[in-house]
Amino acid sequence: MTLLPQENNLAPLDGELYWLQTFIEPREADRLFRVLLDTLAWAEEEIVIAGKAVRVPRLVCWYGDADAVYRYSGVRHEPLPWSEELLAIRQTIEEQLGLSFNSVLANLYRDGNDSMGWHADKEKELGRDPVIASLSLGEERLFRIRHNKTRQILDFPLRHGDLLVMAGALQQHWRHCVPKSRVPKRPRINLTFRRIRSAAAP
Ligand SMILES: O=C(O)CCC(=O)C(=O)O
Repeated sequence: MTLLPQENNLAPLDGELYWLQTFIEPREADRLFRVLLDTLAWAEEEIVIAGKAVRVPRLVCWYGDADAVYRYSGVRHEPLPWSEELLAIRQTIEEQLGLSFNSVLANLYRDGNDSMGWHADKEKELGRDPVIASLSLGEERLFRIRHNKTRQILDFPLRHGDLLVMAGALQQHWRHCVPKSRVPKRPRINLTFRRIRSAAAP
């Protein structure tokens, strides 16, 4: 039985969004959070907006197969080789959902001031209508989506161990963000598993 039946699609139109709460059980999620916090190559990153370098308000790192090169926000990202834990998480998600990924963008929100602005994941390397599986570990944070035309906004308070899957035409018609929080927040890790289509395999 699929974990993503159409009747569980939470997007009211123009795309698919599935929220699998407690996809990873709390003790395992605790362990993964600690290991990933301590061992991933967290780094500050600058992106180019209107020709200016701007520091993003969170730490990031990019892991994947050697050919999973990803260019976003004006920056070319060469993947680091898979760590043992990232590979194990990828395999769990792939097996349970029947999907396939070759890379993961890891984000570390250090506190409530760290955030992610409105955007859609629609770089050409992802192809049309990408499937993106997004795992949350650590502090609860709001994940917000907004329809490009109707401006409808939907909020999802993502918690420790939750998996969100975006699919279909969602990236074409909706943007998403993780807003700053006025309430103090402890760290949160988010892993977005993606499939990069390399030049060799279009
Ligand atoms: O942190 C999240 O839940 C969202 C991350 C995100 O939007 C992205 O990596 O593109």
